[in-house]
Amino acid sequence: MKSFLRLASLTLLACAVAVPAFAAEYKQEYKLSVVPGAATGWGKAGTYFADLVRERSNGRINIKVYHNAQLMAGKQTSEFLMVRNGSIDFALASTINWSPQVKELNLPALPFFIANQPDRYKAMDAIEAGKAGKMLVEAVEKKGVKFIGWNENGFREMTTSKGPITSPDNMKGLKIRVVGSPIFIETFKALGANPVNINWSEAITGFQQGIVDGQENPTNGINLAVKIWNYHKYHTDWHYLIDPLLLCSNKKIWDEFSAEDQALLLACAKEAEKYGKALSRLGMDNGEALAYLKSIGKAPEIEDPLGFLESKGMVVTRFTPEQIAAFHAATADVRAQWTTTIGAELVKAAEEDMAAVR
Ligand code: X2X
Repeated sequence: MKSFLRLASLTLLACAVAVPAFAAEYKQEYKLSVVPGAATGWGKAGTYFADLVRERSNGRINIKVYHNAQLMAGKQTSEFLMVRNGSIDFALASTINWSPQVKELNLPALPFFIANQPDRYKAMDAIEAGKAGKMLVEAVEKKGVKFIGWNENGFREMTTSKGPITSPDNMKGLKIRVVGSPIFIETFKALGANPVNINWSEAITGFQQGIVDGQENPTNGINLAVKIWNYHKYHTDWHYLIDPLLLCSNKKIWDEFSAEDQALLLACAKEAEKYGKALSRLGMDNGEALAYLKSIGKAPEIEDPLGFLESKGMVVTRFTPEQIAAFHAATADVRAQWTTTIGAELVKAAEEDMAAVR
């Protein structure tokens, strides 16, 4: 009996020594949620992050990307709640899809708010790096989700089967698919259009069947990836709002990583941000995006996105600052109402951040 007890306690001791404390705490697989498909810019940025993390952690942190809103069965506006409650570990998420739960995230969806700036990319970066960005991150973290880094789906442009759209009057009566966030419904109503909420998982079938006259999504990241010219002839390059992405994780999952691994995840997020922003801005900025992609060995197939859409038969209307100003004026009431919901202090901070880089 005595020797049996000795053996048992020795066995226990051996187990305790063989399994280091941290190994037991890490999952075999972490789930990262992405709403659109793997071939979209957003989808590629998610994969890029997961691959970097796996490589730099020598396989200790294994993140698997679930594209196409699989983890939410297509219901994209449920993603935030699922990250918060731990059924999703990580998400590369749209501020739009999380805005029903975190109202401050409607800021970049204020119509023509950032588009009206002389350099819209500089303005967006200034918000993220500035006081407003800090307030946005605090709003997310206050609700119990850890912010890891920024990324970008891109400025959203209109594509329609009817057109061209050159002034606010042309929007009247157009049936437009929008995402399930109230500010989108109100913006399109203010322009006299007829917005309908359809989840992205069902949107392409809807375009195919012609149940709507148009939709809005970023050119590089989404419209090119889904070959939008198969459904719509007109492209309106109006940049009316931007969809920044948030790379986040469940708070408890984050706290379980060692300090070194948290630093590793933050560093990989920074690289994924550079990559994702370059994919989003390619051919629309001062050339920085293309140069960056080439420098990391990811030269794109299409360097001139609007020219490519034209080569596919689309009629592209490139908005002048005057046309943007006309739409800015036509949506003034939406901005005023939503400033109250978002918080006047946050909107003011964003205005100041943007003014600082003008
Ligand atoms: O639903 C959309 O339009 C998409 C894919 O851009 C978002 O998830 C916000």
